Amino acid sequence: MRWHIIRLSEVGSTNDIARELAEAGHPEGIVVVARRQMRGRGRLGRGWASPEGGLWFSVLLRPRLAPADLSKLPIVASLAVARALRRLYGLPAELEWPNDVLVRGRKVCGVLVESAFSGREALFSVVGIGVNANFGLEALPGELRGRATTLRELLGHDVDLEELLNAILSELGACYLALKEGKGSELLREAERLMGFPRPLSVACGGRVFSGTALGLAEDGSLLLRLPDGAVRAFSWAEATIKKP
Ligand code: BT5
Repeated sequence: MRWHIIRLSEVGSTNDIARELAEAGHPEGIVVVARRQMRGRGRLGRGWASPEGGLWFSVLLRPRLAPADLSKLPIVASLAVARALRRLYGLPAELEWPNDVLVRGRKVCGVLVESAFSGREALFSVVGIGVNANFGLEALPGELRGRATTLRELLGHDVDLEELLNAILSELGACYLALKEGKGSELLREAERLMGFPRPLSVACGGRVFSGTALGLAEDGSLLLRLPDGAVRAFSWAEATIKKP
């Protein structure tokens, strides 16, 4: 995969810029990196704090994938980040369904995939990745500090953001290729191992909370939860979120 990197200083959201480039017809492989985001986004209308020192970027893909493989993209992108953090820094990076990368239970990275469709076919996907890197917890809003971490906090020093970007892009490229070659199930099994299943979990979906045992991932990346009555229910990442105790 050849990447074309565009560097910006301050933006609203790198996902918006990548989307504009996609709509203007640019090819896949464009990567928009910003030093700061003023309106960084998470899923389901949530915000993403993006102070200077973090690695905030969005990758434009034009995936020709079956729907079940396309819906694996958020998990595959967070898997790419976990691999890079393990390889570069030896950190015990884990995944939390659907799109978080955690170290020792604290969120160090979030992934937001936004796609545009024509019928069931994706015209493009924007894979937005935010890694809390070279700043301390004090740079984050107070209510996030208990659940978040940064590479500076974890390693005790700053990291080379270029090296980190290159490592994530290289893992993402390898994962994307594997998806296109029909090896999506292998990626899901690797992601499952980093999610620590089976384990007790609560999921918020459609205004209700479902508690049970998370068993693993369905082929489209949905979370499989065994409910107290024994039924197994699949939750799609588009509508569900893990509920913290
Ligand atoms: C995410 O959403 O985790 C996706 C975050 C994606 C950010 C990247 S940065 C580049 C690109 N451009 C964008 O505008 N976005 C992408 P979600 O799972 O919905 O988690 C959001 C929640 O995480 C918030 O409601 C907060 O509780 C928490 N949060 C916000 N900022 C955080 C941070 N910097 N570190 C850890 N947790 C944070």
